[in-house]
Amino acid sequence: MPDRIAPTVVLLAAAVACAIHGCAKTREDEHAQQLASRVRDEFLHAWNNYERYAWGHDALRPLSKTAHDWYGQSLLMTPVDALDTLILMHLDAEAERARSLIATDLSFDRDIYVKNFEIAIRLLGGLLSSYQLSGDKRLLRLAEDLGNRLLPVFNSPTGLPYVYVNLRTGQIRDPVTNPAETGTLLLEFGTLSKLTGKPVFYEKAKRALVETFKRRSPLGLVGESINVDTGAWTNADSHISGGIDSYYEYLWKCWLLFGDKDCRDMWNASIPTINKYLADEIRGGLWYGHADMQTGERTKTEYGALDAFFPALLAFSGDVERARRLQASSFKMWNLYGIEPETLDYKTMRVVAGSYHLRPEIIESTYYLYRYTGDPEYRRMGEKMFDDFVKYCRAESGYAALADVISKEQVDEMQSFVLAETFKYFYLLFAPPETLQFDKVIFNTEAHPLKRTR
Ligand code: DMJ
Repeated sequence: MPDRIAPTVVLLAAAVACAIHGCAKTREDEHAQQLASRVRDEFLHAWNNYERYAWGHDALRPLSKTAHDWYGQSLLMTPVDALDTLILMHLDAEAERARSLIATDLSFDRDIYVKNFEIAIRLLGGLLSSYQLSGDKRLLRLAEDLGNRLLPVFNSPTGLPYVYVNLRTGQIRDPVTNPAETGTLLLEFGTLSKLTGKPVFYEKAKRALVETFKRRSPLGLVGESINVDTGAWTNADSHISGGIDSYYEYLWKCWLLFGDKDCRDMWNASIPTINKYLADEIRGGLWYGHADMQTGERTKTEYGALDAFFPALLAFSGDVERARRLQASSFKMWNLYGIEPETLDYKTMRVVAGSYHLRPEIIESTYYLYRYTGDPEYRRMGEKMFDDFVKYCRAESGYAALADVISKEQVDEMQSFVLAETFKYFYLLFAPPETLQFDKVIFNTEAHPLKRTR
């Protein structure tokens, strides 16, 4: 009776396969949970040493065990940047200490010139995200005070922001800036508008983004530096690296966060040009290099730690195929020396700038690709990078940047983004999906999740 046995056999085989698949899935999940817990322990190692040696200051210097303040006075850069990671990791006592330090000690009424871009992405973004996660209105009040103090940066003839603003006097300085600094403001200022009901923040940051886009070349590329007084480009090199990177990121993200169609249109007009002039095929691999914004000619075959955010953005905007290929190149760059360099010449595979600042971008892309494909390869990639990260960058009192990825010599630097971004993306890659509802938030460029208000 072969035709009666067949369905039984098929069913049995399916049951066995399901059981095996189920077990495999559980094993993978268990392993991922162990990794998430390791990441949390290592994050705590960094945070506890900040508490011990640099409490109340901007950052920990992990080798000398001393504190560092960016502007001579503390703006609590590390606690504000790290707070939402503490909350997401359920480090409740630590989060409570950080939140109460911020609420009682943080004051923006200071006679110091601060860099608008860094303050907006780290402090404004951090305060808004932690407010949304905790409901603590003191954080929103601080964010609004900060937003008001930053507003004078937009008082240029073009509406493009100056680089520095004095938090007390509102004086501004330094007109030569770049697209990342003019275009990476709308998620933070826009969210502030939504939460306070005051449109001025959205309007000013949106204008700065649009004014940057309007100055693209006839080919559709933007340059590396621009004068906000004249609106003229002062450096025509075009790329997706530091100085331009998050301008593109925010074109796409402000469409998703606010449903702003102008942003979607500017992104749709930009991405084909980026893929046409900056994407580069070398030895069967996909990279993104530099080109002259006016002629489109290749100027450098360089890619680095900062460029490695791009697979995340490609996947996020629907181009998973390219994202996978570029992520493979980023991982190749990482594996050359077991830690990625700041800049690599992808044509010769020689290191151009050998430092490693504990940057998050490559992990961010690994996390996005895992979320979009569910392919366990990305968790394995993340595990390899985490092992290397711990092996070479863990110091007795925190995590230390590397002067050189070849010698692995450590330097006395642990920027706040290590706690805001690098550990957060490692953690989210391995933690169960319910830790954070990926499709309900948009991460600002400093990995602060902002709730979608579309
Ligand atoms: C962070 O401050 C942000 O991610 C920014 O967009 C780029 N540089 C650092 C991390 O590398």
